[in-house]
This record gives sequence, structure tokens and C-alpha cells, in this order.
Amino acid sequence: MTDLETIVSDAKAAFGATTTPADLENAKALFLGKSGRITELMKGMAQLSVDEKKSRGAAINLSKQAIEAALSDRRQALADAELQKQLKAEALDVSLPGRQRAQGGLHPVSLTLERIEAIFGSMGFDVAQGPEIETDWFNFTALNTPEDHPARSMHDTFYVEGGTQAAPNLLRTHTSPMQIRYAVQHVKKHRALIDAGKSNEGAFTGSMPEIRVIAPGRTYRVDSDATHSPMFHQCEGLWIGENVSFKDLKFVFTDFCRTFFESDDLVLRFRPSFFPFTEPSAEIDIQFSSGPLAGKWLEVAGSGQVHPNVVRNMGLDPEKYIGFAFGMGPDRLTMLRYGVNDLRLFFDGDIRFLSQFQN
Ligand code: 2NM
Repeated sequence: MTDLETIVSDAKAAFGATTTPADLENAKALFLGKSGRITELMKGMAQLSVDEKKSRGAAINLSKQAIEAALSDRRQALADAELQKQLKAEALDVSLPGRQRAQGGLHPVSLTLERIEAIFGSMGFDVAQGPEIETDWFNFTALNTPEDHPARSMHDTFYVEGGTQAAPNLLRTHTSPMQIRYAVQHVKKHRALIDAGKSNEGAFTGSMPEIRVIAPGRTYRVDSDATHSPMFHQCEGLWIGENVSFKDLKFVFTDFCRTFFESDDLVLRFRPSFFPFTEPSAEIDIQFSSGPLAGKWLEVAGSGQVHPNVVRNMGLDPEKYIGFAFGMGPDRLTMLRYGVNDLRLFFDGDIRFLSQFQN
């Protein structure tokens, strides 16, 4: 092997042994760099004669070209290998099944609130929502609650900053304050329309359209055990007009319970009771004729004819306007409907419990 053939063969071997472009450039320098082996041979030609220079120069040049060709081949090979590696790393297996997106759902109590709103909505009831921080007036006084009533005590009510010392602000203990707010607005609006000689109910009658409203939402009391949570839900209903009576309450609430529990033969019992805001007052119990709860009387709501003082606080004359109200607990209705035995499960946020309720 001539010295040139050895150099070309060494270069091919050196290039072939490299695995990265940087290694290859280092290997190139050994042969074609400033003090590389080919460059050194060229420098050594200085002492040769003109004829020798011609033939030696041509031979060195051929070798140099062979090394450059080998270098270029190796560059391409390394680049191809890199590309293949990258393609393999980024390969998409289009035959893999798609990733399932977890499906969220409404909270069971929200499902109950939606059902309540839909059922009462079908009976012409509006849905009113309002503040959870209330004034003493709307939560207690307007609802005919005596100054010394135990519900006003700090043991039962969460008081918050704001208001006056005599009438501090509080977290509403029921949603009835919203009934008062709604009724006052309703009365104001229709009184203005009547005064202007108009009615938004079509022909002018000179009288106010009935108040028919439910108020669902969060309420708060100082209470915590398996059946009481400091935050719980309430839905109160109100129906006031010139000729609304207890028989309307019985019809409406019976229809509601039968629709809500999907049980046509469910029966109701009205048991005398007391509330400051109604007179007379009654607890409403229901009884299923079949299913796991058959035969038991279950308390589902409180109700009564709205007290004249409360009607007056709505801005209405109790001699002319009369009606009834009721209040129920959507948390308890949800427990009964789905057979849940511990109220706290609703508020623990355990997805294993919550995901059992179908929307
Ligand atoms: C109940 C029971 C009885 C009630 C009263 C009123 C209002 F605003 F008319 F005064 N709203 N809700 C009421 C009546 C609530 O809950 C157990």
C-alpha cells in the first residue's frame, strides 16, 4: 500500500468509527485540517522538482478528493441515522385507542334543585335568587320573628360584619328573606303599572297579578352532625293572591311530591305546627305505598298561611291579599330519592360517591 492509500484507508476507517457530527468534524481535522496528514504532505512538496510536484500533487489531490467524498458520505449517513432516530422517537401509533376524557356531572343536590325548579316552573312559579348575607330585617323582623326568638341567638345564627349592633348582618338561616325581597319588588312594579293605568298582563284589571315564586339556595345555621350541616339547602315557595287558600297548597304540594318522587300513589299528611311567619302552620309528611320506605311517614316540608304581618311587610293589605308558603330541604329530598343515609356525603366532595348520580 502506498502512503497515500494508507492515509485514505485510515481516513475511511476513522470516519466510519464516528457516531456524531462533532466526532466526524474532529476526525476530518486529522486529515484535512491545518496540520492534518494530507496538509502535511502538501507542505512536504516544497523540496520536489517541478515534474515531481506535478505528479505528486495530482496523486495527493486524488487522495484528498477520496477523503472528502468519504467525509461527505459519512456526514450524510450520520444525518440519516439522526433523522431515523427522531422519526422513531416521535412515531405516532395511529392504531392506539383514543384517550377517554373524564365526564363531569352535576352534584346530586343540584339535580334535585333542577327538578324542583322544573316542576314548580310548570305550575307557573318564578325562580328567585338573592344574597346569602342578609340583614336582620329580611331574615327575621319582616318574617314576624319576635325580638327574643331563639333562632336569633348566636347559638343558631352565623353573624357577620356589617349592619348595626342592634341589627347585625348574618348568613341567611332560610331563603324566606328572598320571598320578601321578591314580593316587595313585585308589588312595587305592579303598583307603578297600575298607577300608570297599564298592566303587563294584557287587559287592564286594576289588580295585581298573583305572586307565585320559589326561592332555592344555600342557607346557614350553627349545627353539625350526621343529619345537619352548617351549610345546607332550602327551597321555599310562596303563592299570594286575592283568593289563594290552603286547598291550593294541598293540591300544589301533592302534585309536586308525586312528580318529584315519580310515585302517583304517594299520600300527604298535614300536621299542625308553628312558625312565626305563618298562621295556621303545618308540617307536611309523605308516605310511599311501595319501595324501601313504604308505610313510613316522612317529614318533607313546613308550610302555612302567610301571617298578616308578613303580608303587610310585603307591601300588601292583608285584608285583601292572602296566600300560603312552604319550605323544604333539597338535601333531605335528595337523601330520600336516592337512599343516602348520611348528609355529610354530599359535602365531602368524594368523587366515588358523587359519580354515582346520573345526569
Ligand atoms: C317554612 C314553613 C312555613 C315560608 C314563609 C315565607 C314567607 F316569605 F312568606 F314568609 N316563606 N317561606 C315558610 C312557611 C317556610 O319552612 C319550613
